[in-house]
Amino acid sequence: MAAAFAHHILLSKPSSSFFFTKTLAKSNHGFTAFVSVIRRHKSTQPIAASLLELGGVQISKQDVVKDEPTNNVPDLIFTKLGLQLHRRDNHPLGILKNAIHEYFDSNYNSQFLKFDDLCPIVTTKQNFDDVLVPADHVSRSYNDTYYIDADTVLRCHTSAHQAELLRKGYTNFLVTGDVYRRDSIDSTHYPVFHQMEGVRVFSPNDWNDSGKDGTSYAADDLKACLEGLARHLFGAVEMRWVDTYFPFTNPSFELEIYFQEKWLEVLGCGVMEQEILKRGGKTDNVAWAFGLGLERLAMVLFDIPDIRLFWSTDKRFTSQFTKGQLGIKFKPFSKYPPCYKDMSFWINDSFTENNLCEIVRGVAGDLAEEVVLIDNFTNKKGMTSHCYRITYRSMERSLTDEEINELQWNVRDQVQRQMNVELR
Ligand code: FA5
Ligand code: MG
Repeated sequence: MAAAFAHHILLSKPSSSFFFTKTLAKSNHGFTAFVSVIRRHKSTQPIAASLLELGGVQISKQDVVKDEPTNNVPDLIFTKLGLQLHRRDNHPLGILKNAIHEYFDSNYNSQFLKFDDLCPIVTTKQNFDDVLVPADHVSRSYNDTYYIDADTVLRCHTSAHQAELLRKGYTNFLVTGDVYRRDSIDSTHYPVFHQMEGVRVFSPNDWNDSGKDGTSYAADDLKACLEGLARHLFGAVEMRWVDTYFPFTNPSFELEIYFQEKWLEVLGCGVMEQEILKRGGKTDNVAWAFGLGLERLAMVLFDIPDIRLFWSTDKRFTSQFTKGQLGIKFKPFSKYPPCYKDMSFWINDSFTENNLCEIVRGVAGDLAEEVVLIDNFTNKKGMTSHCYRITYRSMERSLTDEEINELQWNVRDQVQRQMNVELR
């Protein structure tokens, strides 16, 4: 299940409609700064091989992956930190980011300031409190978010930077970055993906002569802006607006695009909650904000069928994209056969699908293509059985039976040991 912030009002989809579910998260009210995790680089300090530079901050693996109950960051996630695919001009995500920047530059006279190197390690205050995410919101749970410690997370959305930039006085800005979520496994979900946040603040002068109130003025401007962006990127494409709910905007909307015979949610947006502006020192203003899923847009734009491909270093993928070229359609190199493995077990009270997916990813990495629940029943004794089908497939080569069997044995073993479930 996706750790989405949204709750659909008109249209509900299982993947993003659990804002009001009864699973209440353990709330984290840590307001301490993240000094324990991040050390400013001192040039006298020797640089270890696993030392990363993130947004001007030096971070080592031990700062992020810790063997402590308040930490749930696996090694695999650490390997993605600092890769910053969105800053590569020849990568589909970089090409897309640049194209969106161009759209804003030419339509808004270069007023939008651009940030794409802000550190993805943020406090729970930045990630949640600053954007009014309630204490019991599911996105705060260890099941949905990667925690470094009780007060520090890998940002799960670029909205984590909204409040801080407003407080600094910025009124038109775009923030692009890698974001992290414990999530399901399929072709459009990945535990690390990229978002672009946009914020635009209006003053009464902007809407006074329009005959509209500030909120409707901002909502209309927002939709016009994003529809213009979609036309700039795609030309003609089938799209629709869906009313939704976010803690930080009201009204709130999601934009969906028709892709591979389904409606694909590509962004969330809305008129910023007044409280966020007020705390940023802006009492008479109204603002809009959006958060785009860059992979989702790039999948539509470049015809990329699977989200894992963005991480491929295979030349047959990387060589197909060129700086500044939006019109390119990805030509799949030969499609390798999938291999399906089913596993059934009796679940317990602490079982979650995200935990299962994390184990599968930990063992199989990007060879895991999809994990789906294919059977679910409760027996007379009240025990519930789940059967999951795991699809293994490499994007780059054929897998041997031996290799897949070993992966599956490993998954079974880890699932049994870490999740304490009874395999059937
Ligand atoms: C948010 O993250 C909000 N912060 C967006 C927002 C910003 C709303 C500002 C209002 C104002 P949501 O959880 O729906 O919302 O994610 C936004 C987009 O990220 C989705 O529309 C989708 O395109 C993308 N996305 C979400 N989860 C994944 C995932 N696991 N893999 C790839 N893309 C994802
Ligand atoms: Mg959503």
